[in-house]
Amino acid sequence: MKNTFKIIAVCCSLFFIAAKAQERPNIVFVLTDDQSYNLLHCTGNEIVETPNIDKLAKEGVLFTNAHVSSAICTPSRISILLGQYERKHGVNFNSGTSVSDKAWEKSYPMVMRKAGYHTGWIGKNHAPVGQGGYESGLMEKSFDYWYAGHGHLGFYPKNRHKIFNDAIAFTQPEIINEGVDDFLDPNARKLKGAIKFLEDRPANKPFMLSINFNLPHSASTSTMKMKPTDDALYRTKYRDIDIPLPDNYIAKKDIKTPKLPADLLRAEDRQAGYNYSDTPEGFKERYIRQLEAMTGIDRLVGNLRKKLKDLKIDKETIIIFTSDHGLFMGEQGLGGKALCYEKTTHVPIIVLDPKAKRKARGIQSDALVQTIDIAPTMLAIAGIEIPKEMQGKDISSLIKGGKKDVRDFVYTENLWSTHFGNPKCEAVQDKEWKYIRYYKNTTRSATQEIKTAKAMRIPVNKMLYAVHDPDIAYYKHLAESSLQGEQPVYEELYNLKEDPNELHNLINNKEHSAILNKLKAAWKIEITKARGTGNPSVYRYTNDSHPNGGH
Ligand SMILES: [Ca+2]
Repeated sequence: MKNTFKIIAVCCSLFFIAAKAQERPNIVFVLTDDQSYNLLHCTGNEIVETPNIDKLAKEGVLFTNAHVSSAICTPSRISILLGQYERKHGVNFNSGTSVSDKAWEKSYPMVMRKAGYHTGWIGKNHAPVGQGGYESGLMEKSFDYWYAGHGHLGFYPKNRHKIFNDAIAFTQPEIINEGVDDFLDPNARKLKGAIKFLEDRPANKPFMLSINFNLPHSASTSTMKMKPTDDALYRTKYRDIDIPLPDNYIAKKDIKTPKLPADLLRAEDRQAGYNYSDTPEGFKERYIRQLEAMTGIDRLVGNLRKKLKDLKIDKETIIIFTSDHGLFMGEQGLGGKALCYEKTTHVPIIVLDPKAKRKARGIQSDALVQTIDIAPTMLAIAGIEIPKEMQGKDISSLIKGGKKDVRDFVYTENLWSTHFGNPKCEAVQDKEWKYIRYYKNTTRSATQEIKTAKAMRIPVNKMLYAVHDPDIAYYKHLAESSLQGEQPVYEELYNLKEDPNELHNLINNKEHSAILNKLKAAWKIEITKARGTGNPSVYRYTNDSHPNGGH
């Protein structure tokens, strides 16, 4: 009798677990690469066709005032994974570090997997994780389904990463789409390259799928070749229309006064990959490719929603869409990323919750949110405890149509101050005002290094991209000195409501001294919070410790 009770009790609890598992929503998280806020039709771009992403916004919530925390791939993506500011996680291209196992344990994919989610990662990874970073194999082992390449993918990913060789398609969005189908649909074509622990996705578990593009990033759009085998979208679309130059576009030859002092932002040292923005012709060609890439990404979003519907799981699947940061395309004569201007830090976040009430549909929220909020929000939605290490905010109430703000200030930073010319900078902003502070640029000069490498017949890329142990100390100095009293050498104050393009620096305007003082006080509080306490949980990851490691 006692045993019968036991069996009934076990059966009941198993049933309860199964029922509970089905109550938890699936989550698909789509991340694009170097996509500025205005590259979607629903965010005001009148040329680009993104009907499926627009539909996500129309049926869900579009956050119009969302910002990243660091405007460059690696730190931004790690911030998203860990829900932390860079100043806390301590990993960038120039940091000489990788994410430790201990820190990785608290990333959203690891926490969700541990809580019973079936997890997948498709596309690009630009986060060095574990001892040896990209060579550690830790990320590949961390997911139930892995179909991705470390670093850049190029527009034709088979050229870069063997894992994609079994795909039928050759172009990036379509190759990623095959992975999405393979992950979701047990009847889809099985991809030989994909690393998976189970042949098929278990139907009784919720899933968490991260889809990561390397588009419209210049590393991929620069490799588009308009091959006869490419879809017509990537050969002819947007080529017969007038492409206007961006507002405030200044060609290199027309720059009279640089936006920032020439010894602060050393434009001549910029990575050559952004030089297309120097001329209207270069801009136009790259912009057309970006628009094509966005429509390709949009088509995948449409296919994804159709697939979810066909599999009858659309009602249980939340979709989140955002970008790792934006990009200057010649506005104010600037090219590239990393700086704390809106063009680089402002991104769209779109969340579609199919179970949301009518009042939460088609909302545009101007709440101050950041991409570090996505990880804790996904955990909250899944009913999983948020690790104390996460600094982002749970914004699930805003997704349900709530109006209560989650923060008063957004904090953004650039610690990628290297021989490529960018200064260290930090910014705080509220819904109306933004204050940016810049520090003395004490880095080496890429121009000089290239010249020396050529003269001495040293491979230029080794000179430019190797990271050595002393760089760890230099990066550490960048991260800590602002908090230890280092003074800015240049400051800016913008009224974002009246001057969204940040053209008029009001820092010396006495009329705004009260607001400036308020923002300076906020800067101190926000940077202190962002830094947190204790040392970043990282491993040494330089070319001295790992001679072949990429950064
Ligand atoms: Ca990026």
